[in-house]
Amino acid sequence: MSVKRVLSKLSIEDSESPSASLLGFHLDFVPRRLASSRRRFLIAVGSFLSILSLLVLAYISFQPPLVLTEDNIIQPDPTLFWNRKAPLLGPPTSRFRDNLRNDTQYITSWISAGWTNDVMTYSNLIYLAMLTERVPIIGPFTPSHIGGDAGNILFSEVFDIEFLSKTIGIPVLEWSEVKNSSSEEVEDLGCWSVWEAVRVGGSEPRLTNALSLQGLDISYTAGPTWLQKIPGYEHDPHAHFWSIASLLYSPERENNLKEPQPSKVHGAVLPPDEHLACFDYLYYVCAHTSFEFERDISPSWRFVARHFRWAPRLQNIADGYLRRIFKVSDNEAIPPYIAIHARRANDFIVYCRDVPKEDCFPSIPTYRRRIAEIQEETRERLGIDPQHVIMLSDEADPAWWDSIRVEGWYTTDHVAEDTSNKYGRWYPVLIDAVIQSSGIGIIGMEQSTMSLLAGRRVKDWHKGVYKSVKWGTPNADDH
Ligand SMILES: Nc1nc2c(ncn2[C@@H]2O[C@H](COP(=O)(O)OP(=O)(O)OP(=O)(O)O)[C@@H](O)[C@H]2O)c(=O)[nH]1
Ligand SMILES: *[C@@H]1O[C@H](CO)[C@@H](O)[C@H](O)[C@H]1NC(C)=O
Ligand SMILES: *[C@@H]1O[C@H](CO)[C@@H](O)[C@H](O)[C@H]1NC(C)=O
Repeated sequence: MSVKRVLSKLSIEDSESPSASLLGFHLDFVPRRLASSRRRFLIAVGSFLSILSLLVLAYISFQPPLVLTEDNIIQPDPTLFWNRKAPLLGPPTSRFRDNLRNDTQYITSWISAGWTNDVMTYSNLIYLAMLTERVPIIGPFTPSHIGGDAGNILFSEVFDIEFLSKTIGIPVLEWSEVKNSSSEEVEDLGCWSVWEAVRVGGSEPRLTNALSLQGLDISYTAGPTWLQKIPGYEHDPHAHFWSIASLLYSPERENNLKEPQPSKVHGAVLPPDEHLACFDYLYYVCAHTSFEFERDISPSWRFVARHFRWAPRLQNIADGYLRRIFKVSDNEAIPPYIAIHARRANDFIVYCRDVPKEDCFPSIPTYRRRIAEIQEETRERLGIDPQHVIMLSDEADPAWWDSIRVEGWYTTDHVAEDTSNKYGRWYPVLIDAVIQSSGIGIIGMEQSTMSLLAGRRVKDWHKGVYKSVKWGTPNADDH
């Protein structure tokens, strides 16, 4: 098993997870009455052991804090878990229906935004699957921001799908495991359109890649307008998980059926499928508050996306980069570090309006202050004093990168490493994302979901610190 990078003694995520008992951990704190003749002896032994354990604890606490090398994630017991592919009849078939069990219900949906948003959308789909007791079938990531020629990448190439399934306690399937990716069969399917329901003033169903990726020709039924969290409010297209779920049950299902729209290829007119439930788009979904991933409560994060651990191969590749960048050998621990994620490309410059770029985006002194804040917190709370700082950014200007290196901060060099040729076009951003989430601190940018997810990972996986920097004016982050 590959070396996963986890903070030794700190990473206790999965021992706290609600499914810990599912994984076979039992704690027995039931008090017992003691016979009085033995009590004194046991109290003496107990006191001795308490003192001993305090000493051991003190010893452990004063160990040089560090990081990595040992994988102390609690591994699920495989004997307590079923085969992830049990909901399939066999290997991928040319028609998806030939591979579904008749005693199991499934659910699917599609992505159509930037990569991080798509990660959140798949997480929402899987959370909805948990709420409705269905098996989620997820597609690959498509290269919307990477460039079309980058091609698609399987979810399981990015995230550890076996770990995910075991940890959340439901099998998660990929479309390529259900239907042969080279099949030319175009199959009809009835789906609900959430997008039509939440867009005020009417809309088409959200454009999906279902036809090109899975050969699915979809006949949509518009969801009811009450799906929208604030019906009629044009600035917020969110819907609640349970409102959407209700369409899969009586009486909401039959009460809201209406004339389905003909599918694009065959002109098929089909009510929403009950065996494979499907929705066009699930990004704007929350339990309580719009854009809920930003909030601690986010159930999609806590129950699902939090368990999107990087695929071991990807983590290993990123660890190799870190070792070369920090100049540590393979058998040395990677030092604890603070990562900075700076979104500086054109899609963020547009938010600056008239403010010049260097005044708009966080300055180096702003980052210095945030680094000091993180160091102070990790010193006090964890006894760790991270000295290494690494910058990850979509900035293209070499002069700006020089100004970063002048600070003594590290950077990734995907040109020198020849990352795209070696691993593919997805890997510069994937490796940077892994590095952002594998330190003890992360400084991100307000408005960036990529920063946000890195922040949640660092907090939950490593008990680390996330600071989100405000920007837009030179003093925006003053506090
Ligand atoms: N290599 C690299 N690319 C980045 C970095 N940050 C942003 N990018 C690029 O910018 C894109 C934006 O991130 P996405 O996750 O695709 O987009 P999004 O879901 O809209 O995320 P945000 O715009 O950050 O909210 C990425 O796909 C990369 O192409 C980074 O730190 N390193
Ligand atoms: C369900 O499938 C099993 C085997 O795959 C078959 O024996 C059974 O008859 C099917 N049941 C129904 C109701 O179609
Ligand atoms: C998928 O289909 C192709 C072409 O029909 C075939 O060659 C291949 O063996 C199939 N793959 C699987 C896993 O069934």
